[in-house]
Amino acid sequence: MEEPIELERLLGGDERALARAISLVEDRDPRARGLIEQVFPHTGGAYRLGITGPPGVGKSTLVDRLVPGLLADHRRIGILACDPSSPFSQGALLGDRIRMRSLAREEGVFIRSMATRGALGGLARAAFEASLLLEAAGFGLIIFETVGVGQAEVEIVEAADTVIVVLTPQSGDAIQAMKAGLMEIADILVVNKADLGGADAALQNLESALSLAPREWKPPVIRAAAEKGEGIPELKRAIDRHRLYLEGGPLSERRRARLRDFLRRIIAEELERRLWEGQGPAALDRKAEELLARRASPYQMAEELLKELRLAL
Ligand SMILES: Nc1nc2c(ncn2[C@@H]2O[C@H](COP(=O)(O)OP(=O)(O)OP(=O)(O)O)[C@@H](O)[C@H]2O)c(=O)[nH]1
Ligand SMILES: [Mg+2]
Repeated sequence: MEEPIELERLLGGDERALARAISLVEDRDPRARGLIEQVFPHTGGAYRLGITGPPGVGKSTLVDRLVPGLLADHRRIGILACDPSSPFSQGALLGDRIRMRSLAREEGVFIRSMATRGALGGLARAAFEASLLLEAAGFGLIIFETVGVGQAEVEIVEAADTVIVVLTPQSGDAIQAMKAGLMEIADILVVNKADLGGADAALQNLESALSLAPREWKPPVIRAAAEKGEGIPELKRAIDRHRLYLEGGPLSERRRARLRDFLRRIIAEELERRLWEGQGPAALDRKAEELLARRASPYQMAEELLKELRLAL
């Protein structure tokens, strides 16, 4: 018999209670909903950092070097390493743990890997819910790390107040990041692995790419060699500056937009779930089969399915 989640222990910051609670949201356990409802009034104060970029650019290494300095401002820091798309996530997650080894021993740091179970895009909701749990448990800073390859990852870091996009001087990285829509969401850019050469040209290219689409906040481009600890103080200063900028106004709008997305996601997932509830996984295929044989029309079929929905939560 599994131990029940004790709200009091969670709110008191107990890490075991926290780990169990995060598993519930990750597993889509029916108990997760009640838990989120209970912790929600205790949330709203934490700052969220998102860190993304192509595979292997050094995101975890940067986090590992950055966090000790951030502990001066935040007594407890939670790190959520999210892996929405990799079928090899076990290996990757193991790698993350090893690379953040120095952090794992640090007092006040909680590291958790999260992977997709079930619906595509579901990880964005689970990661945000996990961040609410961390927040309620007294974590003042939450960091989402995710490999930036597509929309699912973009959705995860969109839950952050400050989004850091990490690249390397390898030209393919910038192209990949642009394709994944990362440039638009970057508040800070990092060119990591500067020790491998080519960083100056990469920095220049990024600066000129950014000047093509001027914004109120101009994302700074930071040169770093995370493994050697180079660029880490500069990155911390850039984070502080972005936070000050947000606190001058845009922060509340960002947070409102995030809760709007969260609500929309709950409704969309709930509608989808109820639509197919009790019908088995093949139901949608059977409907498609009817359409294929032209026995029904798509809008008419959708209309009939929607009529069957019971719309109360
Ligand atoms: N040369 C060099 N290598 C680095 C630097 N930073 C990280 N690395 C190495 O790059 C590899 C990947 O580093 P990670 O920090 O795991 O990169 P990541 O972006 O978190 O990787 P994924 O989470 O798997 O996408 C490791 O072998 C690091 O040791 C750096 O500044 N210079
Ligand atoms: Mg990593």
